[in-house]
Amino acid sequence: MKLTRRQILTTGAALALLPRRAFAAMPELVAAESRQQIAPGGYPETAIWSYGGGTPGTEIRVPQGGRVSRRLVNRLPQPTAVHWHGIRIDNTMDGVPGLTQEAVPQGGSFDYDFELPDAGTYWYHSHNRSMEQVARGLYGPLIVDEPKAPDIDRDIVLMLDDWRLDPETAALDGNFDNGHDLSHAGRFGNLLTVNGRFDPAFEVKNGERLRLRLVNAANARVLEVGLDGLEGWIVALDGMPLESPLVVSGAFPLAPAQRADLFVDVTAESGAAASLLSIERDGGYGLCRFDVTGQAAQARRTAPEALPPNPLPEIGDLAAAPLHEMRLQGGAMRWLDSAMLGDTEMGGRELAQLGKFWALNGRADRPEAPFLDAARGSLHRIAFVNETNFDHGMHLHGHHFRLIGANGTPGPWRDTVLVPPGETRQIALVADNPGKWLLHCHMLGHAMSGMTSWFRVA
Ligand SMILES: [Cu+2]
Repeated sequence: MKLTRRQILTTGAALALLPRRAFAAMPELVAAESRQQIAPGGYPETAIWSYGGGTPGTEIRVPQGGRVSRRLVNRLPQPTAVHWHGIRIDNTMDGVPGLTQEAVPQGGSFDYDFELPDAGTYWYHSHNRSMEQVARGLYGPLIVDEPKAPDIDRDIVLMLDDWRLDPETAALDGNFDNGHDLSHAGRFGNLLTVNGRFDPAFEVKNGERLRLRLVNAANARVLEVGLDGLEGWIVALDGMPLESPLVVSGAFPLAPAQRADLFVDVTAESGAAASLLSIERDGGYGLCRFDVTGQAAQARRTAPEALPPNPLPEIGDLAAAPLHEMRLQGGAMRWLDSAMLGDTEMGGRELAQLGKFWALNGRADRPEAPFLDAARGSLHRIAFVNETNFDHGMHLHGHHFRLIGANGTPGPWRDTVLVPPGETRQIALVADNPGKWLLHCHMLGHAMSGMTSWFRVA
């Protein structure tokens, strides 16, 4: 019997031969212009760009080992792409225009479909003109649940951002390419928000244990995070559980793109408010409030156990691993004398005229040849040597790495490491995920103005 096309499509036997995913409509993630009340009440709304109608974008939450399937639909006035930050992902899904895919044009779409090997707190954000697109609001939370839910009362995602708004109109400052920001610390704002709002409040009870999932979505600001009326532990960094929870005492740094999962107990009394604070030189500012009403049903818990480890590779013999130095160069007060841009050696002044103020090992922007060509499964040490006068948060795509402590032993797993001015940070990387991976500073203005490189795993 010869089937017509129509008969094939309506025949169950034929359908069974086709992958199911071809039929399940892929949920859309629409990137578009929208408006939101970012500034305090009384100010006008701010025109933003967002995923799914607001910033942060739609929360994507999946069980560990599950998949994310989203059709990015671009209704922005610019090409775009989505990077799934911190996911040890298939290279073709990493969302880096010019390296892993073409930017999605206006009106176009791209299907992202990938597996989530690790539980934890991740995020997604634009990786095209990210300096501008992330600042306009193009980011959202990506949460991967542990198979067994930890013993907590509430799970609260807190995406921290730093907006530069006009103090009269609350309009976003649209001067993204200005040389002063690019050559200094980056684009700092004048309004800190949590989940796209100024000083939001959450209702809690005295004695409750909260899981706070902090994500620093700011372009450039390193936050020093503190607690008031809350006591607890850091249980994970950049998504990955710590071997033993770390008591929070005083402030801890959270660089752009970094995450910290906290388990905190509400110690503020009923009727009072607890706070998450940003600690600055002249004091502490409230990022968000926890209004305490009533008492938890159960007595205060004992110290938490570590979260179950993710299936990360074993770090082998560190001493035998080749050491690669990456010197971070340039910026204000340490201006580049010269650097390679593509095949051309250029003077610092010429580079500055092209908006390039930074270099990695003497190269501005992503060079033709990778910084590191790694055999799949091989172990490497990378030393980030910060020769500049500014902080840089160095991020590797497709992999987590272990920070090597001052005593030479492997520390926490991270995907973004903060390297303070004049200091060196060494990491251990098992290059086990094949593909072409970006390696760049996550101060997004720095990345755009020279601090971008890449490595290859084959
Ligand atoms: Cu930087």
